Amino acid sequence: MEFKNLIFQKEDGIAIITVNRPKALNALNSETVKELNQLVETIDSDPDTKIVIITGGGEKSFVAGADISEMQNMNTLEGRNWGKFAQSVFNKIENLPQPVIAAVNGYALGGGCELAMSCDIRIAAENAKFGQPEVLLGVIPGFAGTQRLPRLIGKGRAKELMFTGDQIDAQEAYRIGLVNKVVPASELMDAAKKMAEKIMSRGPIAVQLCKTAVNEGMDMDLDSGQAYEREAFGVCFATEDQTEGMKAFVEKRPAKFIGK
Ligand code: DAK
Repeated sequence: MEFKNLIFQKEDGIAIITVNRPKALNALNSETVKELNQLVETIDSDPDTKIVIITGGGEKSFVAGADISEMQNMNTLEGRNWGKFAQSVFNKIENLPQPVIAAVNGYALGGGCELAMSCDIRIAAENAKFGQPEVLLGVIPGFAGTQRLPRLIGKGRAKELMFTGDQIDAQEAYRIGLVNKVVPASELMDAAKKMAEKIMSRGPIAVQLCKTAVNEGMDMDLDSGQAYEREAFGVCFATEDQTEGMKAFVEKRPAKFIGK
């Protein structure tokens, strides 16, 4: 598939999406978010894509936010529609059946931090910078940052980042639980692919059910979340992968999962 602002590659079951507007530090204009929407919908129903990595083009930036020059003259209705559309695309990313890893190679500000947060796992290069600087522009995070950030790092820290608009470096993002891992910039894509390969070697249906149980359960009370988990756990026992996984353990050999 060809895009103006995205690069799409597929390597051995791994789909790599690169947001590629390096001259604007990969800022998300509406055209880019529309392309992302189209690509994510395709990936959602592609059985050959086992895992997704999202990164930014160039050396400096993952995504430096929504495109400020495009947003500056929006009226109330346009602003609301823009937020609604981008939120829906980020929700699609969050709810893809495949695990999604953000390989954060520089600035992840505003909409960029929100895009990273819609991914399941974040690996940051040492030069990555995170922040929600919207208040410096007189607006609030509009792509679910006010919702996902406190869920990830807690209300107090999320409010501090949003109220001050401060940027934090990769180590601080790691310390507060915003990212899973920090690696040298030169090793970022290898680290993301290595994690992708490890996840792909596990039972794919089980991984997918873990993802949906966490995503669904986060918005439920504990009892309802546990009820959901029990059902998902039961479903595992209808799969050939469960038979193979447990048989392989007993026979002291690596399991060969087939995703059925
Ligand atoms: N939008 C548009 N262009 C951007 C950009 C952005 N977010 N970030 C950078 N650029 C462009 C710069 O304008 C510059 O373009 P030229 O002047 O060369 O044409 C080029 O990228 C390089 O940037 P700099 O020259 O500024 O590079 P520096 O290394 O000096 O600085 C920086 C890097 C990342 C610190 C700086 O560029 C910066 O502060 N960028 C803005 C970061 C930011 O504020 N991001 C958050 C944007 S707001 C909504 C509500 C809110 C939102 C959306 C919806 N609804 C309720 C609907 C807000 C979302 C946001 O993400």
